[in-house]
Amino acid sequence: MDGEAKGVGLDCPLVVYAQWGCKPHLTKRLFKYSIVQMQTRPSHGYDRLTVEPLAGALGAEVFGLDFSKPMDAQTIAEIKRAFNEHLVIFFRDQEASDDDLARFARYFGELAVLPPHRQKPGSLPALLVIDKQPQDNLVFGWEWHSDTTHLETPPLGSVLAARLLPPVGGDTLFANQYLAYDTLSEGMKRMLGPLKAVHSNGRILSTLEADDVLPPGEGFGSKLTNLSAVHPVVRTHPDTGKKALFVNTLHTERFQDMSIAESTPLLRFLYEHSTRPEFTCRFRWRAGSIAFWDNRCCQHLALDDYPGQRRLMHRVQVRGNRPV
Ligand SMILES: O=C(O)CCC(=O)C(=O)O
Repeated sequence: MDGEAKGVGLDCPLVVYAQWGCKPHLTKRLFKYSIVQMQTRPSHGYDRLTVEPLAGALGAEVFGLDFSKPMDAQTIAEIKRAFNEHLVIFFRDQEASDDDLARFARYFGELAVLPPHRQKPGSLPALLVIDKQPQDNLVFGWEWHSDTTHLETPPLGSVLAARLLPPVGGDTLFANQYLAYDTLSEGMKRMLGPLKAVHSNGRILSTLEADDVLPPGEGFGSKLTNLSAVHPVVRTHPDTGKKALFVNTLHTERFQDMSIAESTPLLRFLYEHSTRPEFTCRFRWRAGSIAFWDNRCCQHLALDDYPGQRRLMHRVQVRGNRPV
């Protein structure tokens, strides 16, 4: 076989794909793709945890933890490793109070405190209560996004716990933004490299206002209206050193120094590309489930498929740095 003749090992995906009869250009593309997979998706070598990948692109269920107890240094180091390798990690059957969620988040950095009007009296200043009521038309996080990229320093990550779930529906989808970047052509990567984009909360506010569900204190005219920040279109993850695409439909308005009309066609392509099904995983919540995602290298979307039902989630976030 060609691959073997050139000294490529038998377990090399190039050989496997050639066996499937892929055309040469496709084989090359798949080969590159699988290299990314192999570098980022190991599940062995953990002592304290059991890590079970959930999908080819990202996401792993992590077993062996109890959120209701403090965790030791080795366990935290292993969670950080799983987080870096799988981008979003999931935990099952936890009895975690809000304080337990906050203690967990603090292993990764300082808590991101919410603006005063978002805080719930009597609870942690960092706790966001996401309460979709049966009569609500809109679910929080209804489109693909990274969290609050209209801020100068968007959160590093979010810890989300299920408190009350509809009988079926309300899953959350995640998409790997390293893969989104890596699978672009070299020409596109060169073009995007120096670009920056303007992110704002304008679209969220106008959608919420149109649906009449704007939280008190966020109306147009408040000082929270049209917060905006400029970020690189391709950011480098501070821990892994890898590049990730960093634009999203909810917040990105346009490229810096370009009009919306000029920016929209390319942004549309990037939104579609960055959420291709093969870059995603889907998490089905159960009572006691918790997700922890890396906002620097994945996007997510809350599925709006449970009309007339309530769903209650509690979230805390870890503060992030300015994207570079
Ligand atoms: O409720 C969910 O599943 C996700 C919510 C969301 O989009 C967020 O916390 O940013």
